[in-house]
Amino acid sequence: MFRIVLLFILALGATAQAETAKPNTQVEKEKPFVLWGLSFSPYVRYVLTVLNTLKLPYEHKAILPSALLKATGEEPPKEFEEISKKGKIPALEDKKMGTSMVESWDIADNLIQNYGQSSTLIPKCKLAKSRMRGYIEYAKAVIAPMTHQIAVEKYVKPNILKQDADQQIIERNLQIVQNIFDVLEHILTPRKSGEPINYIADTKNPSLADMAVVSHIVTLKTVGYDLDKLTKDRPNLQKYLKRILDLPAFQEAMAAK
Ligand SMILES: N[C@@H](CCC(=O)N[C@@H](CS)C(=O)NCC(=O)O)C(=O)O
Repeated sequence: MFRIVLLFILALGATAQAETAKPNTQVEKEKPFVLWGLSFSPYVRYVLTVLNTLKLPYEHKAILPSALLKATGEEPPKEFEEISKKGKIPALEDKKMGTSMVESWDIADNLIQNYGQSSTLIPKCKLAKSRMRGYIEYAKAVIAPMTHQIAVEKYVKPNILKQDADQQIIERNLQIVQNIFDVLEHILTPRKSGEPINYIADTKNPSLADMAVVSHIVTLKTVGYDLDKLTKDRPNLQKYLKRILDLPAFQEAMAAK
């Protein structure tokens, strides 16, 4: 099943639309970025944590994806559909570079390449950088599909689409989430030397991997679950989640519309 999920995600990744362009220095310098998408979406949340960490000035246009807008009888703004051809969120305009992109993973990567080379979001140490890539892939292919499906059943269907939730899907995915939590608890358990693992890729600094993993896990909280109860008996994971959620960049993302 994970192979199907992975293929699906890779196919989605291929739809990223970035045009290469030279920086436009004439563009309004105040807020060169426009981020489309409600922060309720974990994919939007992930991009928000990166924009906030890099302290990039952006305008946030909180909007549902086109499919959900249409399902509730609203017409998506043309300006949005020009940026996000399939009407998915997030979509990011970079007015300075004259580019627009979809796909949260690509957007985050591109922001770092262009504006975050000196940030700790990408570890300097090669080993930590490789670990970061692995954990981002884990967030993308394993965690996100599970938590996303739970959010669709638990929140989107009853509250936006006015449909019944499928309890079986919720229960099945919650079980897989328990396995994911066990894996994370294992990863976060201090090494024999006693060295604490404060962050999952570079143990001393938060990286893109932490932003990605926690952006998707916290979805469970946004749809009404008590994260402390769900992560019961996993002390290292519980401390880790609190540490990441307390980062100012994350708090700002959680407070966004
Ligand atoms: N792979 C995409 C997934 C984004 C995604 O699925 N966004 C959802 C909202 S959480 C969406 O736009 N759904 C509407 C649709 O699929 O038409 C990314 O990383 O940005």
